[in-house]
Amino acid sequence: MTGIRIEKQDGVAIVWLDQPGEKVNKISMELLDEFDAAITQIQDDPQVKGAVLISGKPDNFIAGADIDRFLTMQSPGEAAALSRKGHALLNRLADSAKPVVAAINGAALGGGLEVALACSARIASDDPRTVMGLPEVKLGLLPGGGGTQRLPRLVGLQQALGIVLTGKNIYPGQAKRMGLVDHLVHPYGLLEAAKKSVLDLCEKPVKRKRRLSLGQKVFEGTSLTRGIIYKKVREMVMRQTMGNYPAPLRIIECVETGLEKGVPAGMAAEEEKFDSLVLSPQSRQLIRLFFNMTAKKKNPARDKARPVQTVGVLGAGFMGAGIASVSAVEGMKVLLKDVSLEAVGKGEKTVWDELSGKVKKRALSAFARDRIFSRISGRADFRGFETAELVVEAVFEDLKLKQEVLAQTEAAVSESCIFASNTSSLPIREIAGNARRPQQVIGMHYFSPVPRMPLLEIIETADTADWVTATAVEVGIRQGKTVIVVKDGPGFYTTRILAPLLHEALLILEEGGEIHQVDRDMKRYGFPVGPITLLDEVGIDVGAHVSGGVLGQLFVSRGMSYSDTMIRLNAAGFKGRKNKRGFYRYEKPVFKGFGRKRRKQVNTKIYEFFGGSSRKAFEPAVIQDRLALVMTNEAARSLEEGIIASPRDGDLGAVLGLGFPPFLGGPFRNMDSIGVGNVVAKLKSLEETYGPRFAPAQILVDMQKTNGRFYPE
Ligand code: 3H9
Repeated sequence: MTGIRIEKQDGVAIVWLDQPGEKVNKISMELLDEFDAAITQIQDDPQVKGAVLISGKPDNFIAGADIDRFLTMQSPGEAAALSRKGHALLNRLADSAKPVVAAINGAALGGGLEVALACSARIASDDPRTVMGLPEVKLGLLPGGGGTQRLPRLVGLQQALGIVLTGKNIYPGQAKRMGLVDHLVHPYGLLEAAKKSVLDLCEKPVKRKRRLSLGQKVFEGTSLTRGIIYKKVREMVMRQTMGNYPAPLRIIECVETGLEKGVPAGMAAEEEKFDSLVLSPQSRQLIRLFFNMTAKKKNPARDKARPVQTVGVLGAGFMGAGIASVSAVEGMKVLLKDVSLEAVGKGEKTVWDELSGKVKKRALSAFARDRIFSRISGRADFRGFETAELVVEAVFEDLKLKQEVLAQTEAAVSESCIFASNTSSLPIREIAGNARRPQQVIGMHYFSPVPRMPLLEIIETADTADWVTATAVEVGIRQGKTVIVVKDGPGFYTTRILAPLLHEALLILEEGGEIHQVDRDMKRYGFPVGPITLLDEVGIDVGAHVSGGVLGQLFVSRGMSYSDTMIRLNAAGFKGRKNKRGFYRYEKPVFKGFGRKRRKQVNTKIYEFFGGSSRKAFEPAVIQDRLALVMTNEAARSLEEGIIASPRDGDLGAVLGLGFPPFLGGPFRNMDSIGVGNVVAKLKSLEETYGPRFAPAQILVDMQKTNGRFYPE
């Protein structure tokens, strides 16, 4: 395979990167060899003054190292060899006597950005598809091509740590401001601008104004002050990851080694630590998740999907505004309706504020924001809805109300319009109970906040037409969501598996457990927030509604005793954070010291509902096993009953919708790691102690007999 072509223009070598048959350019050992030969050719050609490195792909510079290869690496040394080879090549590039300018259009990620960092200068297009970043940490890895060394030297230590520890995307405006790129140009002018830059560099080397603020200069200027930064950042990482992810700590070590002991030592650290991370179980799970998410970008029934240009959104609350925003961002026209213009105005303001936040961060231009916002038109009636191909309702979670809204919508829209309900637990077939066109009713369960949460759970009933599901999936993918399609049933998939976990947390409180401990232990297990905090955030009233409704009935029908504490709490006026009466206290945050908030205080009054104020400590493993396994077992039942179509959907739903620890890969991947037989044994032992709610799902019992797995490997 040859992915590199060199052409000479005006004394400048244009190095075109374009791997045949691939949607993106990926770094492999073979590409590094080709690249090495290209550098030699440029150095040896007396007619060439310098070079431009540019991609032949329409929307991709380089997507980084070939991630597929990491999963095939089995022994120590393999990944280190790739890193070492990358270092040697990029050092050669950085030391080149002839200037090489990276011309970036599209994604320059991971190893792709590392290549650009080794160039003499970087010019990027201002196209919205141009993004830069070092996302290795999201794959459980670290930048192994010199990124932990060159980035801090270019943009400053704190800025670099912020980029490399989060793996976040950097958009062109941000990149220019922080000095990651030297110039921004329109995509059409990219090549010419890069060529000019090469010729300019032949005359005089690039002069970069250091953009460090006074504070940065003071803090990053000495090894003593940098030592404080490393310490603080390590503490922050430990707080956020609870030590479950080795990559961020290894990244800090590499940055520190490089800045304190010199680049060669830093590169050596990168090679060694990159190698160990590639073989780590956390990275394997995160890479598999990446591939699962990527596969979901394709709609398997795309040919059945009908075009959607106009979306009606009913309800301009936080959810409705979020749905309007993600639709408008992707070019759809949005009719945002609520009962009054005042309510609509609030919804529009939510969208405006969210988009303006991106403008402030330079992730979006003011012009792009205005264009997106102009696609949303608010109203207090159904005017114009006859043009909508899809209407999503996001009104209050009440069956009668949703049925009424459906009836009004059907009267106002065209015959072919789809009605989607954004509900987290109400059965879609009941919402569609009186529908004139039940085949066009579907569930689209978004997660809050919609612009940030990656999952969309689509719920089809036995009546939903194929083209309706296909169209809803297509819209979800366009909105940038990872979409899973599930069958209608109590709580669908995500709410159904979350409910037993929350219920189990409350049972532990009833047995004398302590609120902080339950939250802390589940965070240590790997959830981003503890279950009790989650209940406060979602609302105890919402929890009571769900547990008092179809889901409670489902669990009771299995012969399980189902605690009614949530219902009693709601009746007593405890609604959670929203009315400042929850498991925690929500008075003004009390500051502990400079810039630090005090830990949330438990609302001890609530213990009256859990047997009084005397509390006892539980073994952390007991809490973690009970909560994680009750959820996992429910996930297995959902697969057994065909609610989810595959373990992959089950894993994506749990990780992206509920925060199931990504490094465990999801409940199904995790069962494969532990061994289904071991999961069954644990469930049986919990069943003996705590009762039938832990009885293993039949599918697990059957799989245990054959030593089965959910995934082939
Ligand atoms: C790294 O760089 C380590 C270095 O530091 C070490 C150096 C020594 N590898 O997402 P799409 C495939 S670690 C393999 O649908 P989009 C993808 O699977 C890497 N395959 O397109 C899909 O395949 P298929 C750090 C990759 O336009 C096809 O390309 N880099 C890779 O929506 C199209 O992808 C990252 O983490 C890859 N690196 O989004 C970036 N990238 O068609 C990961 C893509 O068979 N990639 N593919 O299903 C992305 O974030 C997105 O794919 C990207 C394009 C934004 C690039």
